[in-house]
Amino acid sequence: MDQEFKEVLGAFGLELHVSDYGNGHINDTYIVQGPERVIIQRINSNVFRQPELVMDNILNVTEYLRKIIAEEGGDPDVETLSVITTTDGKPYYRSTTGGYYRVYKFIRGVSYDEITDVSQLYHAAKAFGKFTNMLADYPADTLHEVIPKFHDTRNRYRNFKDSVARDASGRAHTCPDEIKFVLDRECNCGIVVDGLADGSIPLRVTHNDTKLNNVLLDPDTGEGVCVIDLDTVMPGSLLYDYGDALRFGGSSGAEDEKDLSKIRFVVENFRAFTEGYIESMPSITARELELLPFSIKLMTLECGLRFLADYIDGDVYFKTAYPEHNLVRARTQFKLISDIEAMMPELNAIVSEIAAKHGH
Ligand code: ADP
Ligand code: GN1
Ligand code: MG
Repeated sequence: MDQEFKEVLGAFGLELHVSDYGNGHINDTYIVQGPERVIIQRINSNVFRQPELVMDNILNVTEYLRKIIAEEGGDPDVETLSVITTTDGKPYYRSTTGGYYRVYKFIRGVSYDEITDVSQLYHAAKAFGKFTNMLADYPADTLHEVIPKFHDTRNRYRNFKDSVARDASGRAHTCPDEIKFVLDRECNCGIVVDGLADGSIPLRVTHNDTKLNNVLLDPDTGEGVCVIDLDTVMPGSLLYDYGDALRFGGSSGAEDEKDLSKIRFVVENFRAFTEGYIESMPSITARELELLPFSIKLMTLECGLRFLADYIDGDVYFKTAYPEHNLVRARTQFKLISDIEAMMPELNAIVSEIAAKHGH
């Protein structure tokens, strides 16, 4: 227990039983055992340059969600995040060394880092769909853009090419095939951002980081309990949420599986998630439905190029456990993209079938 932690726990009036928790790539997460279990996180201020704006978004969005959940007869303490303030009433604490810390009520639920049963995808989809639905009337323009152009894939391409040109780590020569894989697919990068700009795709309040481990599922019933990791809640397209969830949930293996023969895009997972999502998102438009399969390819490409750019930059963004970790992650994404490209007609047919069943 270092001095900094003692100081931070003191600021929230907490006891000293703290241990590492969860598998996020961005924040440092700990659980504090005590009369009431809580989650304490050091917000990654390299990623979130203005943590106070992140907390402002989270407080406003969760307050809004709490009202809706209560109106619908649910339990707001379980179905959305509850921010616990410091002893002097602040939503986060800035330590003397400049770290930003926040505390949430612990929510009982399982967050899966790998899919062990296809039903997990159906329930996760329903939870993410419901989340976007509950925020349908939230005034999107009042949210801070905490990471500018987060899912602007065209801008991600610009940054990627800058990273390759800069080659800060001297690693670019170790991954020419992967760089070419990304550059060969640049024509895909404007389709959703341009649709948002010309109004053919609706702007919604979206989660923007819908990895399966960002939803807690009930360990007994398997149903969705709570959507967590609200740092990137911002205006966006539901295609970001749907596509990113299947980027992760559609894979037969871990995001950092080294043996690519174990990585394939699993059509059963795709079907289960798509069922849950369309079912819980009655306001989905014809254009959004049409782009669902494409969005998985787009979000997988975007994430893959971000992993590859971070490898080339020298691992400055995502947490890594060994020097090639980001390259390994990028390769799984590219394997998935090759599968998705080959399966596109089949995936489109499944979406049409499910959409028709739900009256679209
Ligand atoms: P990161 O941005 O680093 O992914 P998350 O907010 O997703 O951080 O937290 C990391 C992990 O900690 C989650 O995947 C989940 O397992 C766990 N977690 C986070 N918040 C809570 C909470 N309020 N209750 C229970 N578990 C939580
Ligand atoms: C990060 O925070 P976490 O681990 O849920 C990242 C996502 C990536 C994901 C890839 C703020 O998500 O954008 O898709 O890793 N979050 C941020 O695993 O950059
Ligand atoms: Mg997370």
